[in-house]
Amino acid sequence: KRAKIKEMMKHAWNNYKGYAWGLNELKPISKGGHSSSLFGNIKGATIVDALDTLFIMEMKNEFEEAKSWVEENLDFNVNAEISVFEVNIRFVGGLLSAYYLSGEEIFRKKAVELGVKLLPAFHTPSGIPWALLNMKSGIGRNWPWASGGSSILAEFGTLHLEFMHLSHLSGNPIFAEKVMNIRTVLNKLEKPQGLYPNYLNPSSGQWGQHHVSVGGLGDSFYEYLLKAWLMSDKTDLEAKKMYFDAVQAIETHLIRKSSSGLTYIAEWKGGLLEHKMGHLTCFAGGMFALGADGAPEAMAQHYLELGAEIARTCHESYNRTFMKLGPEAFRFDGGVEAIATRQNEKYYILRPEVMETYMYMWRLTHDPKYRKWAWEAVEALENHCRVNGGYSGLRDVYLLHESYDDVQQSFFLAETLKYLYLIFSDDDLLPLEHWIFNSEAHLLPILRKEKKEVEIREE
Ligand code: DMJ
Repeated sequence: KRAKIKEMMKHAWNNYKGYAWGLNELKPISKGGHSSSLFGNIKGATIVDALDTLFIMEMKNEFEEAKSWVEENLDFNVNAEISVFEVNIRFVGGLLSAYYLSGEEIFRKKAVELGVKLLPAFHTPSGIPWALLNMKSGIGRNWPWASGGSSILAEFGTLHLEFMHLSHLSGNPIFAEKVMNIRTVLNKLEKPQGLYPNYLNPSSGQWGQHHVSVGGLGDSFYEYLLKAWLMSDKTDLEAKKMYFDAVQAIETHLIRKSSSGLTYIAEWKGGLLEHKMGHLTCFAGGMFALGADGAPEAMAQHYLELGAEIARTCHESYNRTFMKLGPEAFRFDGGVEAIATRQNEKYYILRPEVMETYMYMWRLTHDPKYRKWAWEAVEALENHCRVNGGYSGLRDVYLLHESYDDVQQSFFLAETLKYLYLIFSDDDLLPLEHWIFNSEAHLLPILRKEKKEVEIREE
């Protein structure tokens, strides 16, 4: 099964190489390059996102050709606007991970160079960064659709892990200072019912609309609180407290059970619940399980079970479709459970979150059902997403025939295939005691307490 996942990676990679080499993503049906505005003019998203997966799968020649491309072509001096969040999780995260796995200096150098280019995004009155940044002029702004000019919680809250490593590797504290200031701002603010709204205005330093989500716009903020604590070798107690306080408020206000007993995480809009769960929200099963160990003893089992329940609900969202792949969002109202009811929520874009949760649940419980569910997804991907030219997303997972979206997302190689590979590997490949996965499944080592003490003494 593990060999099969590697073969899938080869198929995705070879087609990208054949039809879209050096461009951001592959169009597997029309067999050409796909460019997303998220990366501005920066090129090679699939190459940088895939580096660590290639390394882990021991695809040595492919890793070397990717490395050469980075050396010769990866260029951040572009006159274009990028998404700070996307560039951070995919490019900074991908380069850091490649560096830590391979020890090749070029990746460290490029990661720090890119980190420096992102710093002007923090030039706001509060220090909460802009969502978008012009890489040449250093001028930032926010998404025009975001509540009253707000920055997005999941975007500015998903820089912490990478920026801590940038300071560690460059010896320059500026990166750590920038993300620690985000904490300071958040900790000064009153939280409605203990919840973190998705919107925060960087000029006033005040919340925008009181919408709360563990899916899109909120998700990886919570993930990074937990992982900040774990990555600090459990010394960052502020992050630990923020995480467990937030999870407690989420359980009280957002987590519900359907009439047939499926646990789900709803969205909260100014106190009213929308009984909808996004595919993105499915990562939370793995997060709850990963955090269980740090919870007060009486709660550890509870968090592991909560993780298992979310995994089961997300598996149901897959199982209740024709393609056996989950929709972008599914609902628990109007007589349905774990089913998408709106046409614009029925698509599947090769997302990883459900495989991510299966990976953590497998590692933490060794219940064989997680391998079984992961294999069901592999078969579904092969039957419905695999095409001659790579892997494509689907427009509607409830249809009898595939309607392709013609995009092979870079996170399919960075995350979906990596998590699947790990599910069918032994636990000593990337043990959770040593590695933290960033939000794009890139690997960052835990910064050891003893090591830090030695470094301080040496200074
Ligand atoms: C990825 O870029 C990351 O996992 C991000 O946190 C959420 N969206 C995609 C995958 O769905």
